[in-house]
Amino acid sequence: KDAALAATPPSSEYTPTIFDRIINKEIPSTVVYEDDKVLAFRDIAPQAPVHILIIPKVRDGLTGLSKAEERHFEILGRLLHTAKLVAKQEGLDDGFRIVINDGPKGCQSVYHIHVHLLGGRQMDWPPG
Ligand code: DGP
Repeated sequence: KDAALAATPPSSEYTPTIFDRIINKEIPSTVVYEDDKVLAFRDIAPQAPVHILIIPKVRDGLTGLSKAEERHFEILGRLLHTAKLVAKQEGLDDGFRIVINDGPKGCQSVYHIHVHLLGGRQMDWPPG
């Protein structure tokens, strides 16, 4: 993803993001998995045939992974476990890629922690 798409971090951990509106169903998204804690939906700008974002419904200060504390251990595990469930649901049996962008140098653009699940094509290494 182009580095120019990275966003400046918000001034406050309470600054809303577009993902709040997706969670509240104020703007449409293609939801592929949902429970009381997490939401998984298709990325609006897919970088692979399968490109899904997995997010916590309550951000609780987790604007990004760099803000993680002990109280987040449960939700962090849940995000990764959901990624695995959705990968299976999407038929990604030969492999997939998990990405968490953090901060401007990590090319993060939305400051509500999210796990990217990418699959359906051969991934390259190193990533861009
Ligand atoms: P990141 O760069 O890691 O912060 O990823 C944010 C992703 O969010 C990016 O891949 C595009 C996606 N995205 C941004 N706005 C929307 C939206 O309104 N709907 C959906 N489905 N995805 C969005």
